[in-house]
Amino acid sequence: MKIHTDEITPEHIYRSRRAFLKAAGFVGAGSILLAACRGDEQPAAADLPSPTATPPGTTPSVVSDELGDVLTPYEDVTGINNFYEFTTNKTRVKELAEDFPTSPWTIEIGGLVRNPVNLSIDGFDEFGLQERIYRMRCVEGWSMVIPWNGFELSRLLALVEPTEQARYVRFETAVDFDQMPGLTRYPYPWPYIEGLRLDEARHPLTVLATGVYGSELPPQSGGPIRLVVPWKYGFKSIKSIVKIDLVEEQPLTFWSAVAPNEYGFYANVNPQVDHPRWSQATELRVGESARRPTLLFNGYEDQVASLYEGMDLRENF
Ligand SMILES: Nc1nc2c(c(=O)[nH]1)N[C@H]1C(S)=C(S)[C@@H](COP(=O)(O)O)O[C@H]1N2
Ligand SMILES: [Mo]
Repeated sequence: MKIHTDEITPEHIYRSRRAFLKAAGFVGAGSILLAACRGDEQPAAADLPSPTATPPGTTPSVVSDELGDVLTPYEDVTGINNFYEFTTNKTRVKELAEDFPTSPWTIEIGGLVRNPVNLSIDGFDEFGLQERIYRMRCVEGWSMVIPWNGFELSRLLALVEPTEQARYVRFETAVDFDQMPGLTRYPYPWPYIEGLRLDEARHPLTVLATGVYGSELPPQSGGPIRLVVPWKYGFKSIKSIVKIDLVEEQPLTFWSAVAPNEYGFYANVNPQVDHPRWSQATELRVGESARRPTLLFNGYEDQVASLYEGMDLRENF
């Protein structure tokens, strides 16, 4: 199930994507290092046609999410990416990640568990692959609707059996100096690390994705396996995972280490809690021309609000 990356992009789609990127400050930004997750540019409205629906050769079962929002085209989902290990340039991740080997692949799952395992990519199917249509809201203020294929992280956690001491899950991305030029180019605290509280990790909305649009997950999207936590800002959804550890203490995550005042551990999507340098009240959906309101917990409030009962969401941002 290989996807051809050299398909010709129809001119109008190419132009609309280009216009979006430009409007959102993704093209020709002065600062390379701080371009994306620390971008100074607040994305602005652009004059764009609406996105095309399902592209040929792919198999989502629906054309929109439960709110009626149309799926972001495959070309954009896999052509506009944040993956700093390769580059901070969103439209160049795809070409730089093209030769990143995603098979064979093993994830090591250990730490405070009764049954540590090394899982091969071929074993993931056993966890029951499902399709999940999720909104993805980047902390920078843009968003997509993406049809993932994957399985609930809770299935994997049940297999390894966390001990009573385990309170958090820590995730780690691959480090490959031959394939990832960003590792040497940007002075960041590699490897990319993310974390969830154990109850967040066990929540049925939390998935490990191994596919998108019914095809295998390409490297620029975090192939062969990445986390998807739809009610949190996109940076929590760590890509190309090689290690998962159950731990007792809240892990120091990549973006919290880089800028603790800007990126907290929880990173729940919240229109009322602004980023120190820009508002989070609205977002630009890729393919749309006007900004739309951002929803509390990215529209998953009914499912996840109870996880944070009694917590100050401003303090625990
Ligand atoms: N390892 C790793 N994971 C990562 C990132 C990254 O730079 N490295 N970027 C994050 C950010 S900021 C976002 S918005 C999403 C983007 O996912 P996408 O490119 O599939 O849309 O991946 C997240 N996961
Ligand atoms: Mo992001």
